[in-house]
Amino acid sequence: MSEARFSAPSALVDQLTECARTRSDRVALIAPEGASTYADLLESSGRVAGALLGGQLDMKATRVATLVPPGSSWTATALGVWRAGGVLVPLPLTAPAPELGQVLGDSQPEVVIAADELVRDVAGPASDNRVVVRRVGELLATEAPAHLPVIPPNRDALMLYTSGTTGRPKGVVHTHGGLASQVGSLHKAWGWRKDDHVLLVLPLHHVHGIVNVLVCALAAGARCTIHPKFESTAVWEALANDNLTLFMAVPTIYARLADEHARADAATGKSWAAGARRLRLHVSGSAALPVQLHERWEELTGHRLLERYGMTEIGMALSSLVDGGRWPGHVGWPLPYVEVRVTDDGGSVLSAGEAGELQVRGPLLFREYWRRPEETAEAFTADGWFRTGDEVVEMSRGFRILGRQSVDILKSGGEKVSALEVEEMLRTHPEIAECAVVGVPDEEWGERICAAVVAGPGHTPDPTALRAWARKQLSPWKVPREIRAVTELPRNALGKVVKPRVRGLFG
Ligand code: MCA
Ligand code: AMP
Repeated sequence: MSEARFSAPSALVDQLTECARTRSDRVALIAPEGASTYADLLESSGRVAGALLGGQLDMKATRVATLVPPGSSWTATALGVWRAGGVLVPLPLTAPAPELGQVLGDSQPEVVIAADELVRDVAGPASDNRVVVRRVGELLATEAPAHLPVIPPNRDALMLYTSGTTGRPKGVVHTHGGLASQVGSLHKAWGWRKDDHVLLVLPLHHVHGIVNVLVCALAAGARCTIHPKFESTAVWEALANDNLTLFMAVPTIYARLADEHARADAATGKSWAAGARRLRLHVSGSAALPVQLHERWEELTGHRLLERYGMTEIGMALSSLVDGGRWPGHVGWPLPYVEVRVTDDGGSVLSAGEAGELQVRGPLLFREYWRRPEETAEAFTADGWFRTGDEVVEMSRGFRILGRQSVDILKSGGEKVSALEVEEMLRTHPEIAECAVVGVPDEEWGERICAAVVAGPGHTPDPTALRAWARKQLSPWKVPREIRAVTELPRNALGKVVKPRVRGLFG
């Protein structure tokens, strides 16, 4: 299946700055720091760019890591990095020091920009990796330079870390042209317009929050209200009172909202649902949306959720339609500028109705896994298709996502987790001899991360203490929610751990 090829005419940063200039006195952001217009954003991002350049003409794709909560400072920082010619590496806010250190060590940024209250969190990992820490407030107080560099579309813009089946998380590098294509595709498919008003409640270390919500809004000249952390009552109040037109979230958030609504008194529930009904579109993605939840949301708000499928490496690939087909259990059809095909294990292209791996091609794709040429090459077929590793089938009502081909890639609350990475870390604990990590189906999280551990001789590890220890090593979503001690792991005749049987150990 194909759609006309497309080449982004410009760099993302040009799209954003040109749009901001034409919308200058209009409100762009409503954030904890207050409301800011597009002119404010141009001014503040210019200051950040000036501070980063420090007299140089162009950062020439130097990496700049950030540890800044979602808000207007985050946005000024991102746009400032791009306007200075740098590459943005947004760090997850809740990652513990060892993970921050790994990302800084791998991405080798020149500087990490931190919010005042987060400087302490990143100071150790930054000094271990000889990275300078600068406070965002200091950058925002600098003079903006008279001239900023011209950024070519093939310049790297964004690096996001993602877990895979091998090794440590990899840096996924997107260019300005690739991101402009992602934005162009979603603008066209979802009919983004300047009178849109979207609510951002997602973290800003993923494509979902950064591109689909914030950058799409800013490149459309629309408005974005930012809640730095998801909180279900606050979201319902915003849906009821803030004149929003769009809402985008992961299934776990829709499940939590539905539960919150069930707890509310009748009058409050009625006003929340009426507010949600007034939006023009509610979008779900990043993980499988259970059919029951799709139906529950429709009952509650009158909206059929628009489901779409994407991946850190490719942006969005499949989407149900704004005007037309939206079927529970289906994620729609290829988005503009995206080509897809389904292949069997031998690489032969399959027809509609046949299940196989989804492969994707188009100008939206990432450029490389940062400094990992072999893994980058392996991720593509010889003729340039990206292998998603997702099993899909095309049906008359659109594509269905059947699951990951690897049992070791898990999704919890929209966050991707590598079972192998968690196992590797657990094995470093002195009381653990062996372990196996699995994803167990869960109504709230999609998959719940669970670990079966075999104690080393003479040890009786305490699951609560193990979790507390794991929290210091791993991001919160990677920490097994349940840890069970077993005498041995289920293995097949070849001695390989049988993951479905491990899953059976957890109710
Ligand atoms: C937090 N916790 C989690 C998760 N998040 N546990 C498992 N999975 C998670 N995802 C832990 C906390 O550390 C805490 O642990 C407990 O759960 C409850 O914390 P709480 O404050 O209630 O959680 P939260 O902070 O409200 O987070 C839940 C969340 C969040 C809002 C669903 O995880 C989230 O924003 N997820 C979206 C991530 C996302 O944007 N993914 C897109 C990537 P304890 O109880 O032990 O203290 S995919 C992508 O970008 C592609 C391109 C695509 O297709 O979109
Ligand atoms: P990430 O690399 O974190 O961006 O996660 C991408 C993965 O999330 C995909 O490869 C899919 O396995 C999964 N995913 C994304 N959107 C959907 C969806 N709508 N339905 C089911 N799975 C999805």
